[in-house]
Amino acid sequence: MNSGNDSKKPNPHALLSPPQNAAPKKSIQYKLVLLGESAVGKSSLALRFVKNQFVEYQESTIGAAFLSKTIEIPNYSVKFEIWDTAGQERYHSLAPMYYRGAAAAVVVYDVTDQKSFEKAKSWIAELRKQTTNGNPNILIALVGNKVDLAQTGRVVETEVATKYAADEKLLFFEASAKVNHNVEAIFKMVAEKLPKTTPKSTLDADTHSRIVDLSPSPMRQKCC
Ligand SMILES: Nc1nc2c(ncn2[C@@H]2O[C@H](COP(=O)(O)OP(=O)(O)OP(=O)(O)O)[C@@H](O)[C@H]2O)c(=O)[nH]1
Ligand SMILES: [Mg+2]
Repeated sequence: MNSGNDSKKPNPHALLSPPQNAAPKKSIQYKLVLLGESAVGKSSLALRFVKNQFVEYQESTIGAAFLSKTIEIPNYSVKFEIWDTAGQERYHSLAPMYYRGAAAAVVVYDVTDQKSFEKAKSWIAELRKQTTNGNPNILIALVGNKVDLAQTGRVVETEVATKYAADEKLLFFEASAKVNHNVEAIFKMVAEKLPKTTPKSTLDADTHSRIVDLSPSPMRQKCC
Protein backbone atom coordinates (compact mmCIF):
# COMPACT_ATOMS: atom_id res chain seq x y z
CA MET A 1 0.00 0.00 0.00
CA ASN A 2 1.17 3.51 -0.79
CA SER A 3 1.82 5.81 2.09
CA GLY A 4 0.93 8.86 -0.08
CA ASN A 5 1.56 10.58 -3.43
CA ASP A 6 4.55 12.59 -2.23
CA SER A 7 6.70 9.52 -1.78
CA LYS A 8 6.35 8.75 -5.52
CA LYS A 9 7.46 12.20 -6.75
CA PRO A 10 11.08 12.35 -7.82
CA ASN A 11 13.10 14.92 -5.99
CA PRO A 12 14.57 17.09 -8.76
CA HIS A 13 17.47 18.14 -6.54
CA ALA A 14 18.34 14.55 -5.81
CA LEU A 15 18.42 13.81 -9.57
CA LEU A 16 20.81 16.68 -10.24
CA SER A 17 23.18 15.96 -7.39
CA PRO A 18 25.99 13.49 -7.93
CA PRO A 19 25.85 10.42 -5.71
CA GLN A 20 27.47 11.10 -2.36
CA ASN A 21 31.16 10.14 -2.20
CA ALA A 22 31.23 9.68 -6.02
CA ALA A 23 34.72 10.24 -7.41
CA PRO A 24 34.87 13.30 -9.66
CA LYS A 25 34.38 12.10 -13.24
CA LYS A 26 36.51 13.63 -15.94
CA SER A 27 35.64 13.77 -19.57
CA ILE A 28 38.46 13.19 -22.00
CA GLN A 29 38.39 13.47 -25.77
CA TYR A 30 40.61 11.59 -28.21
CA LYS A 31 41.11 11.75 -31.95
CA LEU A 32 41.17 8.23 -33.37
CA VAL A 33 41.79 7.23 -36.97
CA LEU A 34 40.76 4.03 -38.77
CA LEU A 35 43.20 2.89 -41.46
CA GLY A 36 43.44 -0.15 -43.70
CA GLU A 37 42.87 -1.46 -47.17
CA SER A 38 39.56 -0.93 -48.91
CA ALA A 39 36.78 -3.38 -47.97
CA VAL A 40 38.41 -4.72 -44.80
CA GLY A 41 35.48 -3.34 -42.80
CA LYS A 42 36.65 -0.04 -41.29
CA SER A 43 33.31 1.69 -41.80
CA SER A 44 31.48 -1.42 -40.63
CA LEU A 45 33.48 -1.50 -37.38
CA ALA A 46 32.81 2.21 -36.85
CA LEU A 47 29.11 1.80 -37.56
CA ARG A 48 28.88 -1.20 -35.24
CA PHE A 49 30.67 0.67 -32.47
CA VAL A 50 28.79 3.97 -32.79
CA LYS A 51 25.28 2.80 -33.76
CA ASN A 52 25.36 -0.95 -33.18
CA GLN A 53 24.36 -1.47 -36.82
CA PHE A 54 25.72 -3.56 -39.67
CA VAL A 55 25.08 -3.02 -43.38
CA GLU A 56 25.68 -6.02 -45.67
CA TYR A 57 26.37 -3.79 -48.68
CA GLN A 58 28.30 -0.97 -47.09
CA GLU A 59 29.39 1.60 -49.66
CA SER A 60 33.08 2.29 -50.06
CA THR A 61 34.07 5.47 -48.22
CA ILE A 62 34.93 8.55 -50.24
CA GLY A 63 37.63 10.71 -48.62
CA ALA A 64 36.75 10.06 -44.99
CA ALA A 65 33.79 9.97 -42.63
CA PHE A 66 33.54 11.41 -39.14
CA LEU A 67 31.74 9.79 -36.24
CA SER A 68 31.90 10.20 -32.50
CA LYS A 69 30.96 8.19 -29.48
CA THR A 70 31.44 8.46 -25.74
CA ILE A 71 32.12 5.45 -23.57
CA GLU A 72 32.56 5.10 -19.84
CA ILE A 73 35.63 3.63 -18.18
CA PRO A 74 36.54 3.87 -14.49
CA ASN A 75 36.94 7.56 -13.51
CA TYR A 76 36.62 8.80 -17.09
CA SER A 77 34.07 9.51 -19.71
CA VAL A 78 35.94 9.01 -22.97
CA LYS A 79 34.76 10.65 -26.17
CA PHE A 80 36.24 9.27 -29.38
CA GLU A 81 36.32 11.55 -32.40
CA ILE A 82 36.66 8.95 -35.12
CA TRP A 83 38.01 9.55 -38.61
CA ASP A 84 37.05 6.62 -40.79
CA THR A 85 39.39 6.94 -43.78
CA ALA A 86 38.88 5.66 -47.31
CA GLY A 87 41.01 2.61 -48.07
CA GLN A 88 41.07 2.98 -51.84
CA GLU A 89 44.59 3.75 -53.04
CA ARG A 90 43.56 6.96 -54.77
CA TYR A 91 42.76 8.47 -51.32
CA HIS A 92 46.05 7.42 -49.71
CA SER A 93 47.54 10.92 -49.95
CA LEU A 94 44.70 12.29 -47.80
CA ALA A 95 45.44 9.96 -44.90
CA PRO A 96 48.05 12.15 -43.12
CA MET A 97 45.36 14.80 -42.69
CA TYR A 98 43.42 12.32 -40.60
CA TYR A 99 46.16 10.53 -38.68
CA ARG A 100 48.14 13.67 -37.88
CA GLY A 101 47.58 14.50 -34.24
CA ALA A 102 45.58 11.36 -33.61
CA ALA A 103 46.01 9.81 -30.17
CA ALA A 104 45.19 6.37 -31.50
CA ALA A 105 45.02 4.49 -34.78
CA VAL A 106 43.01 1.35 -35.39
CA VAL A 107 44.63 -0.43 -38.34
CA VAL A 108 42.32 -3.02 -39.85
CA TYR A 109 42.91 -6.03 -42.08
CA ASP A 110 40.62 -8.83 -43.22
CA VAL A 111 41.54 -12.28 -41.84
CA THR A 112 40.54 -13.80 -45.21
CA ASP A 113 42.85 -11.55 -47.25
CA GLN A 114 46.65 -11.79 -46.96
CA LYS A 115 47.18 -8.64 -49.05
CA SER A 116 45.17 -6.62 -46.55
CA PHE A 117 47.47 -7.86 -43.74
CA GLU A 118 50.52 -6.69 -45.71
CA LYS A 119 48.80 -3.35 -46.25
CA ALA A 120 48.10 -3.06 -42.53
CA LYS A 121 51.82 -3.53 -41.87
CA SER A 122 52.66 -0.78 -44.33
CA TRP A 123 50.18 1.58 -42.60
CA ILE A 124 51.86 0.82 -39.28
CA ALA A 125 55.28 1.56 -40.79
CA GLU A 126 53.93 4.84 -42.18
CA LEU A 127 52.47 5.83 -38.79
CA ARG A 128 55.76 5.08 -37.08
CA LYS A 129 57.57 7.42 -39.46
CA GLN A 130 55.48 10.37 -38.26
CA THR A 131 57.82 11.72 -35.64
CA THR A 132 57.81 15.42 -36.41
CA ASN A 133 54.30 16.61 -37.22
CA GLY A 134 52.61 13.50 -35.99
CA ASN A 135 52.44 11.83 -32.63
CA PRO A 136 55.40 9.52 -32.05
CA ASN A 137 53.53 7.97 -29.13
CA ILE A 138 50.42 7.16 -31.13
CA LEU A 139 48.69 4.10 -29.70
CA ILE A 140 48.10 1.55 -32.45
CA ALA A 141 45.61 -1.29 -32.37
CA LEU A 142 45.81 -3.96 -35.07
CA VAL A 143 42.44 -5.52 -35.84
CA GLY A 144 41.81 -8.64 -37.91
CA ASN A 145 38.19 -8.18 -38.98
CA LYS A 146 35.69 -10.64 -40.53
CA VAL A 147 36.59 -13.38 -38.07
CA ASP A 148 33.07 -14.73 -38.62
CA LEU A 149 34.45 -16.04 -41.95
CA ALA A 150 37.52 -17.63 -40.36
CA GLN A 151 36.32 -21.23 -40.35
CA THR A 152 36.13 -21.45 -44.11
CA GLY A 153 38.17 -18.51 -45.37
CA ARG A 154 40.96 -17.65 -42.96
CA VAL A 155 44.38 -17.02 -44.52
CA VAL A 156 45.99 -14.84 -41.85
CA GLU A 157 46.69 -17.11 -38.89
CA THR A 158 46.03 -15.73 -35.42
CA GLU A 159 49.50 -16.77 -34.21
CA VAL A 160 51.23 -14.89 -37.06
CA ALA A 161 49.29 -11.68 -36.39
CA THR A 162 49.69 -12.02 -32.62
CA LYS A 163 53.46 -12.36 -32.96
CA TYR A 164 53.70 -9.40 -35.33
CA ALA A 165 51.58 -7.27 -32.95
CA ALA A 166 53.73 -8.27 -29.96
CA ASP A 167 56.97 -7.46 -31.85
CA GLU A 168 55.57 -4.08 -32.87
CA LYS A 169 54.04 -3.38 -29.44
CA LEU A 170 50.52 -3.04 -30.79
CA LEU A 171 47.20 -3.90 -29.21
CA PHE A 172 45.72 -6.79 -31.12
CA PHE A 173 42.19 -8.07 -31.66
CA GLU A 174 40.37 -10.34 -34.02
CA ALA A 175 36.88 -9.00 -34.50
CA SER A 176 33.74 -9.13 -36.55
CA ALA A 177 31.64 -6.09 -37.29
CA LYS A 178 29.03 -8.42 -38.73
CA VAL A 179 28.41 -10.58 -35.68
CA ASN A 180 29.53 -7.88 -33.22
CA HIS A 181 32.52 -9.75 -31.87
CA ASN A 182 35.13 -7.75 -29.92
CA VAL A 183 34.12 -4.39 -31.44
CA GLU A 184 33.39 -2.59 -28.17
CA ALA A 185 36.43 -4.30 -26.61
CA ILE A 186 38.79 -2.64 -29.12
CA PHE A 187 37.68 0.87 -28.24
CA LYS A 188 37.46 0.12 -24.53
CA MET A 189 41.01 -1.20 -24.45
CA VAL A 190 42.25 1.81 -26.44
CA ALA A 191 40.45 4.15 -24.01
CA GLU A 192 42.02 2.39 -21.05
CA LYS A 193 45.55 2.39 -22.50
CA LEU A 194 45.64 6.01 -23.67
CA PRO A 195 47.39 8.47 -21.36
CA LYS A 196 44.98 10.63 -19.38
CA THR A 197 46.96 13.85 -19.70
CA THR A 198 46.82 16.83 -22.02
CA PRO A 199 49.96 16.73 -24.18
CA LYS A 200 49.62 20.38 -25.26
CA SER A 201 48.33 23.47 -23.52
CA THR A 202 46.64 24.86 -26.60
CA LEU A 203 43.63 22.85 -27.59
CA ASP A 204 43.67 23.08 -31.36
CA ALA A 205 42.32 20.63 -33.91
CA ASP A 206 45.54 18.61 -33.79
CA THR A 207 45.44 18.02 -30.06
CA HIS A 208 45.62 14.36 -29.15
CA SER A 209 43.34 14.61 -26.17
CA ARG A 210 41.35 17.09 -24.20
CA ILE A 211 40.27 16.78 -20.58
CA VAL A 212 37.15 18.48 -19.29
CA ASP A 213 36.50 18.36 -15.58
CA LEU A 214 32.90 17.30 -14.99
CA SER A 215 33.14 17.30 -11.22
CA PRO A 216 30.55 19.57 -9.57
CA SER A 217 32.16 22.90 -8.80
CA PRO A 218 30.58 26.15 -7.58
CA MET A 219 33.29 28.01 -9.53
CA ARG A 220 32.30 26.52 -12.90
CA GLN A 221 30.62 29.20 -14.97
CA LYS A 222 28.06 28.85 -17.68
CA CYS A 223 29.57 29.14 -21.11
CA CYS A 224 28.24 31.54 -23.78
N1 LIG B 1 31.45 -11.26 -43.20
C1 LIG B 1 31.78 -10.03 -42.82
N2 LIG B 1 31.67 -9.01 -43.69
C2 LIG B 1 32.02 -7.77 -43.26
C3 LIG B 1 32.47 -7.52 -41.94
N3 LIG B 1 32.75 -6.21 -41.85
C4 LIG B 1 32.48 -5.66 -43.03
N4 LIG B 1 32.03 -6.59 -43.89
C5 LIG B 1 31.63 -6.37 -45.29
O1 LIG B 1 32.78 -6.01 -46.03
C6 LIG B 1 32.44 -5.03 -47.01
C7 LIG B 1 33.34 -3.82 -46.87
O2 LIG B 1 33.08 -3.19 -45.63
P1 LIG B 1 33.39 -1.64 -45.37
O3 LIG B 1 33.06 -1.38 -43.94
O4 LIG B 1 32.74 -0.78 -46.38
O5 LIG B 1 34.96 -1.62 -45.63
P2 LIG B 1 35.91 -0.35 -45.55
O6 LIG B 1 37.19 -0.84 -44.96
O7 LIG B 1 35.26 0.79 -44.87
O8 LIG B 1 36.15 -0.01 -47.08
P3 LIG B 1 36.58 1.43 -47.74
O9 LIG B 1 35.59 2.44 -47.26
O10 LIG B 1 36.52 1.20 -49.22
O11 LIG B 1 37.96 1.71 -47.27
C8 LIG B 1 30.95 -4.72 -46.83
O12 LIG B 1 30.22 -5.45 -47.77
C9 LIG B 1 30.65 -5.21 -45.43
O13 LIG B 1 29.32 -5.62 -45.28
C10 LIG B 1 32.57 -8.62 -41.03
O14 LIG B 1 32.93 -8.52 -39.87
N5 LIG B 1 32.20 -9.86 -41.54
MG1 LIG C 1 34.72 2.67 -45.49
